[in-house]
Amino acid sequence: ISYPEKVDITNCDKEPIHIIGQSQSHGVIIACDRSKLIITQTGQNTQDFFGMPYTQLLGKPLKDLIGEELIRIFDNRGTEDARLPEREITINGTEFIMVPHFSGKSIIIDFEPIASNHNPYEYQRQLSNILNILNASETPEDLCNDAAKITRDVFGYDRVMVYKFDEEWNGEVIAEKKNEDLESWLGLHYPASDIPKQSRALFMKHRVRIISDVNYEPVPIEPELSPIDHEPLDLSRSELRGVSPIHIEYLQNMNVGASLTAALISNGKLWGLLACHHYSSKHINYYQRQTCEFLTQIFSNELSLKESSKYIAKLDEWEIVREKLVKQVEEKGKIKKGLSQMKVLFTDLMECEGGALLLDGKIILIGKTPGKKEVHQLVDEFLSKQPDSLFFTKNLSAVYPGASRFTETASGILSVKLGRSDRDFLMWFRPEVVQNVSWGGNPDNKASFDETKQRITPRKSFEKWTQELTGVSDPWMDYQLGAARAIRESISNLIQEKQKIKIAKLN
Ligand code: BLA
Repeated sequence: ISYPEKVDITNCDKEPIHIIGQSQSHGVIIACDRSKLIITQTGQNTQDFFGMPYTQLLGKPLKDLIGEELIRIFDNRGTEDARLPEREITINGTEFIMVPHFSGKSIIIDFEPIASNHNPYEYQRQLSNILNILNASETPEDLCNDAAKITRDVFGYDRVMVYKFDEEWNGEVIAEKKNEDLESWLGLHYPASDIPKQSRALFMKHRVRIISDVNYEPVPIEPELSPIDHEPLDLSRSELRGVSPIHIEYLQNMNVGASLTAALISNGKLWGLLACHHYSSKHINYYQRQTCEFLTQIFSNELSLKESSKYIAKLDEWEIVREKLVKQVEEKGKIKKGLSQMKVLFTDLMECEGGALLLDGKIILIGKTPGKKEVHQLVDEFLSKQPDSLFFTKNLSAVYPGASRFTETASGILSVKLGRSDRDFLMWFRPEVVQNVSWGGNPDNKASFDETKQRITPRKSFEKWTQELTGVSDPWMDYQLGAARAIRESISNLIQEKQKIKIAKLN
């Protein structure tokens, strides 16, 4: 028997992890309604922390648990965007940090025990240290390495990685600091399904997530559905949200005992993750997690800044080339000549090995390119049918199989339509760059269906697996697309003017 239809990796995207109905076991979740502050749901583990069974708490006023004074932090709960402040509290002889937030019609309060001797000045010192180090990093590469180093120094995880997403949400470990006895994962790639869509989305809502003990016993929340709206409790922003069993198994297969994961955001988009592993259980407290969030914010700001200054420098460069090209065309009064036969060539506009200009049915090739016949075919069979005036890919043969004959000249192509015609094109080519991509485990085996568990299980082996990637060029960058758009605009304007003059002469 085979069950191919069940091994559907897109299933991973559908697991509703924000309403998992469980907490981790290093603290207690209490939920109450927003109007009267009556306890509506709690974790089953209240006995362990408060010395009281959960059945005794359900239906009681929250005030009975936290007291007259602390209940005042909820006074502003009517205003929609009010932020509820965290507080320290002693219950049944144990000190807790109490972290409340709104969740739908409920207020969720996470209670986490906290050591009584933690030192606020220590956190202050760490913050300014982090700021100084990350502000001084010069390049994006330095920034990633410095962030990994300081995270490891401050929090002491066995392995700290900066994990960067690509345009398809696969990821790569681009910086790593680790214990010497661990093998390095630097440069390893992981498929997008390892961190499914809904998990990535949660990192935009709640930026720092710890799993204190991978082998924890999940704590059910009682009752499962809220008596307020008969919906499961939305734990998206809870510090204590329980973990998907698939991800737990994944970490167990990696022999990881605890993790810290934090969102790295650049220009409003999830750019990557700070991923930390420990090989036994490990807890860092709420204040330390706030420090970690601060660290990732500084990182994210510095990164956005550095990426945009790189972009601006490139913009200046190609703007000069574009101006020269336009001047040549205007001086000669001929587009073909001005772009392809004078001092500055249109191929100088960006890093490429060759280019083609198609105008009025004629073709001019510069540098390393496919033959004239192939370029004509490429336009007729593929480029002229593209809806947008700009087209680019680093893997042409994947979308236009005819291109597999000329991957050594044109694995990558960036092209623009000139004027209004579907026949006139300017294009730049890039050759194949054969790459060996190393994966953390063979991505073809990334998951399988487990009959006993009746669900998908992650791969067992994370052994390095190397794949030769062919037919792919270096990727096109945003600023190169910008350069192509700008020259298209200038040349299209010149074409239109010429046409106007022609028509005027005819009349
Ligand atoms: C979550 N998977 C994650 C997270 C990471 C990874 C970082 C977020 C963890 C968190 O929120 O605490 C993956 N961890 C990695 C990778 C590295 C690492 C790539 O250290 C590389 C070094 N996982 C699978 C498959 C599925 C899957 C096949 O491999 C689905 C069928 C699911 N991963 C999955 C789910 C979550 C997850 C559901 C969310 C867990 C949760 O928040 O409950």
